[in-house]
Amino acid sequence: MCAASDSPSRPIETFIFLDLEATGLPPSRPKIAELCLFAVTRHALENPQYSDLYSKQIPLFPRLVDKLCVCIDPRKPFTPTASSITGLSNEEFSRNKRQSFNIHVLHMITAFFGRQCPPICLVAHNGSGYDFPLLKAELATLGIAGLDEIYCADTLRAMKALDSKNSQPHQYPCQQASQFGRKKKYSLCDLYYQFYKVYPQNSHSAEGDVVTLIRVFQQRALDLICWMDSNARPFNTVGAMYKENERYASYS
Ligand code: DCM
Ligand code: MG
Ligand code: MG
Repeated sequence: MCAASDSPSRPIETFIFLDLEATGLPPSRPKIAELCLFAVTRHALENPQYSDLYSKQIPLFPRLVDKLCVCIDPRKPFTPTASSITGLSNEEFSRNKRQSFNIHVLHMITAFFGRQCPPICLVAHNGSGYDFPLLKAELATLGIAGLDEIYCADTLRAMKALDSKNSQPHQYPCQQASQFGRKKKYSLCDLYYQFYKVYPQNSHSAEGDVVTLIRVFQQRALDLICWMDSNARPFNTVGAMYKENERYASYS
């Protein structure tokens, strides 16, 4: 696999799994309502523990994990769908007097990163399409252009790339769909189901989705780590989802 020219020059040491809940989807110019980061080392992902040492089928969730979860008053109305799937509402944020995406959130994020061994890679499912550009847009509202020396990688892209590299979609114990010519589904929920045969808990809460993402990642950790070493890109190259004072903006 060829390394992208701006991928990390040495192996990633820390994977920070990220999920954001927000007021809606583009083009509604969403605002973040919940941010969750779980930092897991390469070592922990490459050397999982198992409850059943003999079958080695289901890796235990990593024990040494730094966690940061923050609720953030979006100061923008949730779309009905976003409110319904997340269980979040503007009224509850007001009643609980939560703060907006302010300088304290930035300090929490940078202090969290400061405790991790570099190179650091942010990992999110559909991160390139949603979480990374949205975080970039919110940071820009604080006058922050980027996060130095932080890489990012999208598990949605990675899983698709790994499957197309193997030409045959990965065969999962419970997934027979490909054998019948049906298209494999790559949503976080569907991937979790394919691996674990049950649907994940706490979907559409930032922390619940990060836990689900890590469990999915653990099932193909060695391949995903290798792909990310070659294909992670600097967070600073991500375009913002929108610019605060522009009506329309594009992002990559
Ligand atoms: N979202 C939405 N409608 C959907 C799916 C997601 O408005 N059908 C928005 C609200 C969620 C955010 O995207 O807070 C992040 O999605 P997820 O919970 O999948 O991480
Ligand atoms: Mg998400
Ligand atoms: Mg989520």
